[in-house]
Amino acid sequence: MTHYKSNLRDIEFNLFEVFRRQDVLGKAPFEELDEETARTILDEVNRLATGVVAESFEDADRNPPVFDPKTNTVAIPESLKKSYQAYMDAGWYNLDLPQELGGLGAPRSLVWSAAELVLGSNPAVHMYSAGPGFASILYSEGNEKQKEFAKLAIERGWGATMVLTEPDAGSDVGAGRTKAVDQGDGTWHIEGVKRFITSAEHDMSENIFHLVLARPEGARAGTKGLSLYLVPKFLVNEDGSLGERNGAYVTNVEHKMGLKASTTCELTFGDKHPAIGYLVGDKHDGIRQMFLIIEYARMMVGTKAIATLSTGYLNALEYAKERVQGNDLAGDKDSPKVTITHHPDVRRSLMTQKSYVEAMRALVLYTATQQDAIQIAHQEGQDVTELEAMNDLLLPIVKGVGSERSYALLAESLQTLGGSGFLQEYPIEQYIRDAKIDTLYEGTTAIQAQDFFFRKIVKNGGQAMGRLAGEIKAFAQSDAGNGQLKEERALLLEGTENVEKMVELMVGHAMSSAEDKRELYKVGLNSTRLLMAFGDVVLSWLLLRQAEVALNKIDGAGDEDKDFYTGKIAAARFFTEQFLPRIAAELRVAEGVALDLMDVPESAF
Ligand code: ST9
Ligand code: FAD
Repeated sequence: MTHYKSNLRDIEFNLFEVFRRQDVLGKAPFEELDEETARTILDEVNRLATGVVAESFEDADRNPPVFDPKTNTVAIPESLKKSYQAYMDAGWYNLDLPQELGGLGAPRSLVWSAAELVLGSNPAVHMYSAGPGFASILYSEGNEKQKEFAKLAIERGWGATMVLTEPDAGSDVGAGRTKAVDQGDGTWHIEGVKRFITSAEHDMSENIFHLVLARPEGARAGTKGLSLYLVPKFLVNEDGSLGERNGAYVTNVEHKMGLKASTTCELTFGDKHPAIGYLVGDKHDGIRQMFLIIEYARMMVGTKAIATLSTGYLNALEYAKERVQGNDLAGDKDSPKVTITHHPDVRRSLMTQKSYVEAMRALVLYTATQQDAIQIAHQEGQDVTELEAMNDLLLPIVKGVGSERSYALLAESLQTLGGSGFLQEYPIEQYIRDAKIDTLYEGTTAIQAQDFFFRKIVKNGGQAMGRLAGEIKAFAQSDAGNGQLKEERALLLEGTENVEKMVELMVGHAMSSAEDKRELYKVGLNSTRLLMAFGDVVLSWLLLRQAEVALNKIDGAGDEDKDFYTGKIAAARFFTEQFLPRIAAELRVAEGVALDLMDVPESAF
């Protein structure tokens, strides 16, 4: 038995009972996959994820990859190699790839369902196996030669990286100094040092290709002056064989708090000999191109966090059902000792974990259904503007809310085990260490919150937000739940109106900044608050939608399903009653935000 406890029942509940993916499966562009095939794929990925993929999770944490500075190489522990190889051999990385690249072109809802299983089991395996995905983006953005390179990369299982960060350019990617010098023959020389690059060196594939943001000499400052270059570790000959070692070397591998199995590398270009790069798609459009990868990676990070909380909760639940400690609070001193699930505070904690994680899984899969709709609209030649705006709006919620809530609630999972949770005998301490990174990379939470407000709400003219809030309010005002969810729907309506007021308040501050620039500080002081509050409203809506389905199905359900649906209804009620009323307090705090904090001198902190 491995550490990983998956929740396939809940994934399939979302896919087939709530979001009715059987209605899109079996039809273009997903004609190759029907519901039964999708379920079989999930069973198979689940078998791998709970088995061989999870087997190295602990060992690779205790015996992480070893860097040799003399040869600039990294040795991956044998246990992790076995997990990685088993996953690559099974070929499920091809779910996502377009059919022209030998993939299954599956709907994103199925792709992210499968991804959750691998990310919860062993996230480093998922990251090392991202090469084919990176190649498909190179294929869509690249010139003819680069398309051929991409096909070869998939065929030969090459690894890949996304290379943005530098010592002085983290959140502020536009401060990057790595430069690109045109050689006049279709090649460029890349010079500089990048930092914190995931999977930039390992010994699990014959080649690794880096997608690097660098500034061509003379290009403008900021993100808009950056271009995207393909920089392979080994150059590739015309016949597809590997050529010379290119001048991009890993010069350090970081020692980290968690996610130790994944290499985090300093990558130096052009120090020993030239690092040859090729301009992707022969055009200077780097930041837009890189964001195609970033959007995917932000979804991946949110899903990773949520997957980790899910297994954390299920490990905690298993322990709680067995651990006998103390008397029932309402019983006598000499009454039989009870399992800790009988204690109200443990129940509060378990239901907090359950309701958040199931709501956030629904959020990932709801977002993925928007991506399905984009795939379908593309196929039918329809306009995707509105669908893309909705997906864009949801992404910072998946990433920002998903990572923050998961990290915080993993502490509740650990707490459920008492002192035992602190031991390495149980996986939760590693979950906490491994999940902290999710609030940091791919844009910290502060960056997600600003992206959510400035780009996804203001720049979009509030259109996607208006559509989402409208849909939530329509549900709140409907008779969903056969009259049984009346109070919960009233709380949802109130919560939605409160976040709308928070948005109005912040838009007001943003507009006042035309007269007084400092008003923008108020937006900055409230942006994370808005993201988290908005997240709670969306999460509550999704839980209530699940409860509606459960209420319709519970009568006549078998014992196991009855328990499942009872849990769904309880989670929706608990979440709505416990967390939505807090939004009114958040609104009050937001309204009271003033500039005095910005006037406190730095020396007074
Ligand atoms: C990292 C990696 O942390 C961690 C894990 C790696 C794991 C690897 C495995 C992942 C798998 C991925 C595989 C892919 C496979 C795919 C398969 C598919 C089949 N949305 O606001 P402006 C663009 S990596 C879209 O003025 P500033 C846009 O072009 C490091 N685009 O920004 C825009 O122009 P316009 C991660 C966006 O003030 C332009 O940027 N690092 C978005 O110049 C300028 O926008 C970070 O994430 C968006 N949301 O710069 C950095 N936003 O407006 C975080 C911007 O004309 N920092 N663009 O459209 C930020 O995000 C900053 O806000 C900033 C600010 C850099 C954008
Ligand atoms: P900083 O940007 O210095 O931020 C420090 C603090 O200030 C944060 O709390 C941040 O929220 C806050 N802050 C900064 N600017 C603002 C602002 N404008 N408004 C409000 N608050 C702000 N990068 C890659 O390119 N490729 C990778 O594969 C990759 N993998 C990584 C793997 C790991 C394990 C780690 C640790 C990092 C990885 N990164 C990668 C880098 C990662 O994306 C950055 O660490 C992240 O974007 C934050 O940048 P920073 O660390 O420089 O922090």
